[in-house]
Amino acid sequence: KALFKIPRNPSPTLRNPEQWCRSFSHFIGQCLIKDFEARPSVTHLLEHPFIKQAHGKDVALRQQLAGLIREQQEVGCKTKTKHERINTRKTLIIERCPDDDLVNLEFLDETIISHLQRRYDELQVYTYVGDILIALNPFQNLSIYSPQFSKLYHGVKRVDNPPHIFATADAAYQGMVTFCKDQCIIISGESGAGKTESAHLIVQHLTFLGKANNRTLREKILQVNPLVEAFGNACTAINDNSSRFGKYLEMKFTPTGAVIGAKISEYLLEKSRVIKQAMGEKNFHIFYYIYAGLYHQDKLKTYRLPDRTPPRLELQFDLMQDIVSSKLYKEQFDAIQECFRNIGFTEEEVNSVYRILSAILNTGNIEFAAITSQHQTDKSEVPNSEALENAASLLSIGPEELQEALTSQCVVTRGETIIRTNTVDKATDVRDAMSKALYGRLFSWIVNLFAGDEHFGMNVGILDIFGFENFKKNSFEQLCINIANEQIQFYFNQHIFALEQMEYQSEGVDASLVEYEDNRPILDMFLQKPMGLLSLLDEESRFPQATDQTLVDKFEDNLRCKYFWIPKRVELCFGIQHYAGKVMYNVNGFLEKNRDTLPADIVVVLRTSENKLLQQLFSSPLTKTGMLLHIYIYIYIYICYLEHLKMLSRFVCVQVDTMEMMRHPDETTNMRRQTVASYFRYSLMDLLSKMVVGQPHFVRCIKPNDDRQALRFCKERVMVQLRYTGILETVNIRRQGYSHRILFEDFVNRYYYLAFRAHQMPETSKENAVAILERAKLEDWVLGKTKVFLRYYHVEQLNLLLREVIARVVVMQAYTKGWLG
Ligand code: AD9
Ligand code: MG
Repeated sequence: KALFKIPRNPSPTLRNPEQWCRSFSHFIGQCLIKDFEARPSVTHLLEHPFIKQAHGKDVALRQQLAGLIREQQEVGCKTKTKHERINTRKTLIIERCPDDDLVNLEFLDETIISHLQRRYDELQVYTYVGDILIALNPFQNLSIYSPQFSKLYHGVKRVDNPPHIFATADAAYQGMVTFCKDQCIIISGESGAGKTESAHLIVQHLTFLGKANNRTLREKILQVNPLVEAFGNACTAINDNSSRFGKYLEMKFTPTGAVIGAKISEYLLEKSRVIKQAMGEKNFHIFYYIYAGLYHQDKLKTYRLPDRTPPRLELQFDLMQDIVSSKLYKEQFDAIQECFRNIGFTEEEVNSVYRILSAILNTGNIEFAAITSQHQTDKSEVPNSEALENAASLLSIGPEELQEALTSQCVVTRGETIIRTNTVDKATDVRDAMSKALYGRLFSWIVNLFAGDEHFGMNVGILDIFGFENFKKNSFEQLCINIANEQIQFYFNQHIFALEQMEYQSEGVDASLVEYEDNRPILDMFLQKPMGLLSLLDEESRFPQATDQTLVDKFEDNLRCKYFWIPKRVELCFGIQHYAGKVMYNVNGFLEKNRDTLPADIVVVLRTSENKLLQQLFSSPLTKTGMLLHIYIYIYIYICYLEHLKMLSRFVCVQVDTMEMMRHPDETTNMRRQTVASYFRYSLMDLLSKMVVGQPHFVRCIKPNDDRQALRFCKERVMVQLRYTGILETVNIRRQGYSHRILFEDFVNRYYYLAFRAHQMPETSKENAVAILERAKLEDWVLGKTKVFLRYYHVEQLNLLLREVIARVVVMQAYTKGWLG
């Protein structure tokens, strides 16, 4: 009251709203007088012309007020007691709880590790390093994710509760609502560390915070993940539910923070798994689910699936009896059907999805035999037509046309069309390419159904990619996965170390520099043009005569750095020193996997299908108008990228040329072929461009042991992960550094209510920034030439104070109107 000089009822200020112009108080006054009196719904309030007109900095405050009004409405407009207010005030002077934050410990590796171990033994799996959350995988179900816990982590200070994944979700949500800025939660860690589980929990909590009261919407959002993961996850040697694709899920919110939907972008599905899995690994979950489900529904015949283990299917269904008798798979099938229904897939669509999946299984059984006659040697045929007919029937195409597309190809040379026959090997490759394309496009179609309205509202993005992998035998897929992880690590380093330290120097702030392991040279080795590993791979992929050996030779001749080596005694291998450790890659099949060719004849025959979904999956973007549209879209995207380029260039070591962006993988065109490597660069760029617009929050998942055992903390394994993820250095920089750097102007605009009267509109000067800092009783901040340098916990304190002040204004105004008491 003193701060805002609010007189007792009736308020002259409120009676004369004109005086309130250009200020937040104006808005409050208007709301209180005209709308709040009538206790309208929040939506009604937001339709108010004054609120609609509000722009610039008022928008941020508008969000806060809307949130507050909602809270007020929820608690039946009860105000805090005097005692509660005093308590809140007291706790605003934050006392860091030493136990929860590694920053408060003596900086000794040994102390940190024993501290984490003690916490883990007590089932405290979360720990902070300043504003970064460390999540140790508990490998058992904990009872800390119930709705009661969701309530606990809602708009409160972090120190009020033990560290939790919900607190990170809440910080992102509050950041979005308060500053009208998109947020981005980056979850990283090696395979099996708990990224996907963490992503689920974040979505669960954001759905709670965004008050998805509408049951359909809530279920839709919560069921997006299980559905997409049924298609994109599989059992590997490391993790029974390993993500085989990268996922960036954007939760969309209205400006007032109500959730309105979700959108997923998928990156680099490991399609080759459809064809072949390493020893002890499995195909994508969905194949097992539908087989078990259809078996129990007695529908195997409808989908032309054999009810006994046929020899070819054995490859894909290694333990057929297990699948059929497994209750789990059947339950998962029921759950997936439920997801399809709730998300709004039509019956026809679901049927088409099952038909395509069954067709892929049958395609795996098509075999080829060589035809050798006097005149023709390089020819193949399908000796047993059952699988071919099954596949063709499920895809609604003619079996003869399918056989022809598999065993021959049309080639146009000098204006003449020639039919070339395929050898058995070639036909097998074409068959597998078809299965991969079918699965890849089906997956993209399912994922893209969640695309929301791009331009509406704000969002919190959640990144959950495949974790760093190091198997006994690593191939092209592991290379892509590990490069993506290198890029995410680089992004983390840039944010936490490089940008911060650059700003200290340019602003003349004296803060000790922290040394960290910069992985840029490794990324350059992969992504540089024209001599990076991926460019060399692309170049070699263009030579039809190239072999695995010529590829290794090319790498050896051109890659001269300490991160790359060719082992002496192992053939067709190369080693890379990644940020997370040494990995040996076997180049077997690298070239073919990178080319990922889908012959035009297959596309042509699939386009003749009577199945609408299939037609859609293979519909041509390459008609003249389609092509033009594509070019326009890509040019537009490119221009948008240019705008971000300055910002992006700090995080991206990838250069993408327009030609690369204009091509879609798998597309058969007359242009220079798109390879997986070039599409990979484009995907990384696309992902980074989404991430850099948001305020980042980091979750570092750590795997306490390799045996997936609960309560087993392997010190060495944890130490390795803390080292390579830079956590130890992060402890240091968070203790010494200033993670938030805000321009004086922005700072004063954002927080002037803490030290000035609402209508004062103080000058956005350094002096006023200092006045606010002093008024807020913050300590240990520093001033640069143009910015205020704050420690990671200062911003939380300031935001809470701001909330307090605004809440007080609302409550006092409400008092003046006589509603509250
Ligand atoms: V990969 O890179 O996709 O191969 P992730 O995603 O890092 O990997 P995931 O989230 O799938 O790992 O976790 C692996 C397993 O750890 C899960 O299947 C759970 O059994 C277990 N896990 C992880 N986090 C939790 C948790 N918070 N509570 C209980 C957990 N179990
Ligand atoms: Mg995962």
